[in-house]
Amino acid sequence: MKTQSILLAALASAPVALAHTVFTDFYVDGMPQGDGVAMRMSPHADTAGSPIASLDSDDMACNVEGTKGVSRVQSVSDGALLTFEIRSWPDDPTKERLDRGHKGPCAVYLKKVTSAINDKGVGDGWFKLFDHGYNNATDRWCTDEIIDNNGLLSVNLPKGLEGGYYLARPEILALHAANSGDPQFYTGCAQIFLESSGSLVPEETVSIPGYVEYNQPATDFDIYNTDNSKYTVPGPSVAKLTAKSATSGSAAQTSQTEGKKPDGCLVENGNWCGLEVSSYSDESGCWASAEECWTQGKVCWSSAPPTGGAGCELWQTKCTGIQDACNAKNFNGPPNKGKVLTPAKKAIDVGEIMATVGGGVVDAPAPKTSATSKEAAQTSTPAKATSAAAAEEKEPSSSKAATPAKTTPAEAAAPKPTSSAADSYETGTEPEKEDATSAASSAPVYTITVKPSAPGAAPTQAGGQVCPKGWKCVTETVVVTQTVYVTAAYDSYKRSNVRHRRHGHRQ
Ligand SMILES: *[C@@H]1O[C@H](CO)[C@@H](O)[C@H](O)[C@H]1NC(C)=O
Ligand SMILES: [Cu+2]
Repeated sequence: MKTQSILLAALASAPVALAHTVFTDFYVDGMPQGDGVAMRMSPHADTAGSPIASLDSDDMACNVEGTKGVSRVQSVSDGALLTFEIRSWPDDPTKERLDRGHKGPCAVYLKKVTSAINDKGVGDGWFKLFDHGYNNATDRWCTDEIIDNNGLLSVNLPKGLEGGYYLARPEILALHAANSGDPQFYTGCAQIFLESSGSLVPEETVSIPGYVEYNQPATDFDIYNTDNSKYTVPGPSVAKLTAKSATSGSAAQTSQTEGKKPDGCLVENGNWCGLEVSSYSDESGCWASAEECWTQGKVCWSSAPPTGGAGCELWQTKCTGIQDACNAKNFNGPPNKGKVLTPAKKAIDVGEIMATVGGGVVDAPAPKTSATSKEAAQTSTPAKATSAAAAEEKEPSSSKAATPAKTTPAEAAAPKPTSSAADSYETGTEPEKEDATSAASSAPVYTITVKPSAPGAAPTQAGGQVCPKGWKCVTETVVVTQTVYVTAAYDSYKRSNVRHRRHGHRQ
């Protein structure tokens, strides 16, 4: 018997090997919010991990296409612990989070916004919550801390911050090529609603882009030939917070009205939700509901972020279940009506919580009697220091050379030199390690098998399946493997005066 299959257009959602790293998701008090949920990241799976192409780009705010919000906003409580996760392979957290050759500082910024979904993120209003560069006592950069903490960057929100919508923006700056004009920023934005009755606001804010530039000490630092303890992190100081004056600004946002998880969300994938299909009590209704299910599934795949389609696969099991019931002539359904299929989330131990180096977060204004301000002042120093543990984990230098740089699919906009001879380096002092890594990634193109009769048609005969309207059906089950070959790793085009260069990590 032939099986009819529907080949979903899966290219857009098929996971591929990625370069560098990308902020894919976040945790609130250790609770995972879900891959891509309420997270602005580049939607392009093949380049999602690329550093921001220019420091002057709007992409500096919330990454590529980050001026456009996603549909979800996650609630966080006053003083919550926010944890941002990076992945080199956005759909696979078991793989390396960031190649060890990336050395540099990190930071977390916030921007108070009227709408976490509609705010473009670009422009003024950003303030720094945390930063960390290099720790001379341990000879480790912030990137080392994140890499050794399973790709997790955790900071506490200062207590007493004014409630409402925020964009929360983690940032990593990799300096391995900064001395040749190529500082590599990685960023993304979490859309959050802070439930707080606090009144603290930053004294000053900065514009992103604009807060860092090329040819500044923080962005052209030579990590190889300079005393790294001399490094100063980019951007403003960690913001001083002050109680908002009663007369200034707009009314406080006290309850979340946008971006909540839709009622009846049975399966989540990124910001997509699968909703229960129509109930039915006859055959045509059964098949109509199966089609309804697959139609939602198509949207799931087409909207899947680079983190992949695990939820879409889960959703497919529901659709298959309906179909199986139709085939078994069980025309009362849907089966397991209203059952939430998304696995229950469990809080994790996020490991190291970053402490602000060189100062507290909150500078509570003098004489304030409000409990909130006092409390904020007392709890202003986030988390624990980490240098002792870090020192013990420090790698022997002999182990450093073993890690090859990971794959970087050449970007369409960046023509690839045809031979390594075409590359030249602006700094010839150190031979750059050849990124000879070739990589391939296999990803199945998803195949759905359906055996529908057309809605309203006569009972299905064995072998007599009909392709539903609007679907492309093939006559056999086909599993296509997409293979992406990456022959060499190149950075994306950065600046007019910097040619494409090999993504070298001096080791
Ligand atoms: C940094 O560490 C090195 C080696 O331990 C030491 O010689 C140097 O004095 C330190 N620099 C600073 C500024 O503490
Ligand atoms: Cu990189």
